[in-house]
Amino acid sequence: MSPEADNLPLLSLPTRADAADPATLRLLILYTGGTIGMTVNHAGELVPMQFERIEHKMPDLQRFPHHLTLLSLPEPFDSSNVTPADWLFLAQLIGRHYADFDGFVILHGTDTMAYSAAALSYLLENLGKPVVFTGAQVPAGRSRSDAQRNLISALEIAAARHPRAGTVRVPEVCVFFNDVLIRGTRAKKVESQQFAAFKSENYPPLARAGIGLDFADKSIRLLPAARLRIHETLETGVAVLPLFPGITEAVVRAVLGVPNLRGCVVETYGSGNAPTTPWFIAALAEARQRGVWLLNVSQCEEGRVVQGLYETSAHFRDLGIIGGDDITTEAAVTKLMFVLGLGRNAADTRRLLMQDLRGEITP
Ligand code: ASN
Repeated sequence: MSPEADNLPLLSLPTRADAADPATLRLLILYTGGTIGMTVNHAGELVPMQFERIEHKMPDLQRFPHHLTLLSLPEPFDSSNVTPADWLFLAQLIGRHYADFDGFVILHGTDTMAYSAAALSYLLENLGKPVVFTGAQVPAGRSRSDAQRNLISALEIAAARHPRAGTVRVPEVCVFFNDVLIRGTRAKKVESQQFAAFKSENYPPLARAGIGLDFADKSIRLLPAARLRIHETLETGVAVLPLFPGITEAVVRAVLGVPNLRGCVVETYGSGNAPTTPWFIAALAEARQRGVWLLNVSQCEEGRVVQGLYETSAHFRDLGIIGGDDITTEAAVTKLMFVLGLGRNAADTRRLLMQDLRGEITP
């Protein structure tokens, strides 16, 4: 645990929590930045700010029936600046406070929220408590902001328990936005101007918020109870190679030839198809020979990669390139970082890359 993770101040927020009621829960809100906490700078641009007195911007928090604690990162960021180091730090923070809180809500910018949620899904193994990412398209405190609505429902989801058993309802890393709860490894930002910013790709939403919260219990992962394991390494030598008609050999070789490249997501067409031009096949084969792990992920938002369905994907199969099934690029990039960061041998690495680790693929 880094000393920084230990030293960040916790701010208790005023709520209607009844300390004498044993059903009262403790939730931790982790503020990282994003539009939800932004203000306008002298140049008229939106920039993140410190989020003290959050309850003044979102007064409904004061009516929330559970204990709320706020932990703000010292330097909140626009999520376009997020790095794997931030994901490791967030995972550490969850680990540091895991025993003291019943659920976690991470306030995060929407631009890369899907990447961060996928990364945290991998880093937090055997998660038994909710970790709900949310944010806003309009800063909190402005008229028509979606901040308060997103946050209150995200908190309710983090506090949700099965009616009879009283057990945690959503023990997953997920994204809640505009009334839809999405598994962290299935989220994709699809909209920058409307409130419905996220889509659940190739998997049904885990819940919808209307007058009440409607949980799709069958779609929520329930794992046998086990001790939380926080992973501490991510391999950053990864790249994405999006194909397009007309892509040149120089571009393909520039990406696959990046020094110290360990893994690359090749974004293909349709059900995992790509050119069969000899130079393209040779470039892939040479990358494989250099030990670069290649993951075939489709540019389609729905459907799956089936290597060998067409002649135009058989070369991927023959070169030992891993078919990404129905994974998103966001989940694939972070999965490469996670699995390669484990430092396992080639057989284990292949097995882990093919396996469904956190609900990111439908095998
Ligand atoms: N640029 C912002 C961010 O991702 C966008 C947002 O949060 N709506 O931090």
